[in-house]
Amino acid sequence: MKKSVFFGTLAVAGAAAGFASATTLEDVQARGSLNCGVTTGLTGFAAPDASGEWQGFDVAVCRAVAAAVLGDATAVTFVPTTGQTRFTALASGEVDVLARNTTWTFSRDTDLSFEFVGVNYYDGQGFMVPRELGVSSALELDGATVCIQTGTTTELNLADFFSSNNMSYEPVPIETNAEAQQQYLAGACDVYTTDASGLAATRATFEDPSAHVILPEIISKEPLGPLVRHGDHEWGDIVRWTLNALISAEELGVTSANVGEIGTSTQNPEIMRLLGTEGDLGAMIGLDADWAARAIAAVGNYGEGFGGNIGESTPIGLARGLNARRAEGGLL
Ligand SMILES: N[C@@H](CCC(=O)N[C@@H](CS)C(=O)NCC(=O)O)C(=O)O
Repeated sequence: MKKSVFFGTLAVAGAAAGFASATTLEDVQARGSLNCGVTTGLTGFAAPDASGEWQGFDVAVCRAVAAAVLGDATAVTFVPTTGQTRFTALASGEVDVLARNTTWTFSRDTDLSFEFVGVNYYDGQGFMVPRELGVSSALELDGATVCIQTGTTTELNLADFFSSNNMSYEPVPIETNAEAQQQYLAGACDVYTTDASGLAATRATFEDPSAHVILPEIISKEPLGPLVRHGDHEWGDIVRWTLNALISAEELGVTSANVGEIGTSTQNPEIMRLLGTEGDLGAMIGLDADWAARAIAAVGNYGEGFGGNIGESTPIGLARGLNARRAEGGLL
């Protein structure tokens, strides 16, 4: 009910202003920059660095799309959103795309009217506790106080997990990850629960990460990916295939280092089509022939982005796991 009033209001406002409804692609091109919804800050995924530049695995999706569409990976306005505000930001048009560790769920896809264009990280929900509590399994958490971010899938998963194991808990609802981190470290809750990748990213910023344990139980499936507004098909195609181009580039051995020359030196027709030296795939999505080459040059292929931002050689230390290439037993 609330939702239809909200969308009704937007429609009336649009009609009153006499908008000729331009497509999102046209809007982005006319504006000369991409408005990309990200988190308020999660190291490795999306956070400003010391010089204020947004960096991270989700940020790379924004930059790749800007490179493909605008020829400039820096032409992005990053809009920080919380678990609560992210969907309004997308629905209202404040952002063109949301690239914010957002789980593809039934109700977000259908009831909230969004279109998830793919998955850039297959995740699941976990628990982190201070090592000194001596807890080794989530099944030992009966009666715990749990820090949990509002507006996220993690609230319902948590309730389901505790009730199905006949355990009780006391939620400590929190708006942002920074606040959750602060509350957890201050002892306002015994446990912090969120996506396992988010736990690893948060723990990596602690003074002593080894004093905190991520428990072995993963209680949900959280396929995280970028989303656009439902019905925004042309734009959705661009975001989807930019992400897929990064994934294909890894499979084909195309990297940020070789993308400048491999399109002409290779005999592999798939690489030639991807990089636009054969055929014209770009025209099918309203872009030029070099769209994918620019995206790969800007952020590297999927594996480079994973390794550089969140992989095992970073403080976050995530293994590829489910996010390995299909040929290596993963889902990509
Ligand atoms: N994947 C879940 C949870 C996403 C989420 O909001 N995670 C938190 C904890 S890792 C986060 O990114 N916070 C960053 C922020 O507060 O801006 C969802 O889509 O609801």
